[in-house]
Amino acid sequence: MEKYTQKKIAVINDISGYGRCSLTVAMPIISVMGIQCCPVPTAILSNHTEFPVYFFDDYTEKMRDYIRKWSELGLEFDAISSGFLGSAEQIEIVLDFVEKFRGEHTHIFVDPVMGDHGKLYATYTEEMCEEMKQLVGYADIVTPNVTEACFLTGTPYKDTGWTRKELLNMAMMLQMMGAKSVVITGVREGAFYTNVVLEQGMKEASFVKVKSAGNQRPGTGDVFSSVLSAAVLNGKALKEATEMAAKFVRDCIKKSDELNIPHSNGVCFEEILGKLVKR
Ligand code: PXL
Repeated sequence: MEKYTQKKIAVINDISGYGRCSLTVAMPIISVMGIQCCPVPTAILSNHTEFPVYFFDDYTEKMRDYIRKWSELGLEFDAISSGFLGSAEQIEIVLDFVEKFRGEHTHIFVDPVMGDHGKLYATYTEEMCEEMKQLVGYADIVTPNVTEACFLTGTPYKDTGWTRKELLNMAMMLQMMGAKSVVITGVREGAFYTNVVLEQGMKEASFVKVKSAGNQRPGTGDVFSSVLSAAVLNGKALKEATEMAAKFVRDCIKKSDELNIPHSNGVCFEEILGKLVKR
């Protein structure tokens, strides 16, 4: 009989019923890439918070009981990833989860989902920003967008016009906070989006440039981090995983524009999910 080798990732993220972000994106993408996706829900929303109204049910009070059962069962994971968090206390819960479930070879992915376009999300508080800085210190790979990298490092935000040195400095500041490797996503540079990859122990960053196929949409950060984490678990080097994730996001945006998907509906990744199938 073949040895059991399928990998497992615990994904701590919200479930937003409509608008294609967080777990509704992570579960299909990670699964199609051949990895078992085990969700830990942080909140249940009717739809993401970029819509003018939304129902938001914070799951903080239930999370410890939920996680305790996983401890009792002695479950183990090859990776832990965290995404959208609904309260400052939840960040503490994630820290405890990492302490409890981290093994010698567990990859810790932290996507500090805090905001976009220079602004924090509606549910994000100052206290949560401070807690998030602590969580970043536990990451093997942290994947902020430019807005999040700015908030985490106290750098003034700009949409474009970043120099390579400024980007490298920001990535190094994230490493100084304790993150081992850093990927700053979606830096707008003319007709391109650039991703800054600074790996553990490297003095220089790699800049992964992908030609833009349209405007950024909600949920593209979740698509990116899901592809990246599954690709790393499947053995890809961080730069290759970044390239794969950035190109898939680009193709999703292209398809969504072609099909006239409304901006708030995110990306119609389902149309091209087959490109990610692990063969
Ligand atoms: O895609 C990030 C995200 C995740 N979860 C919720 C959100 C957003 C972005 O708006 O509102 C609930």
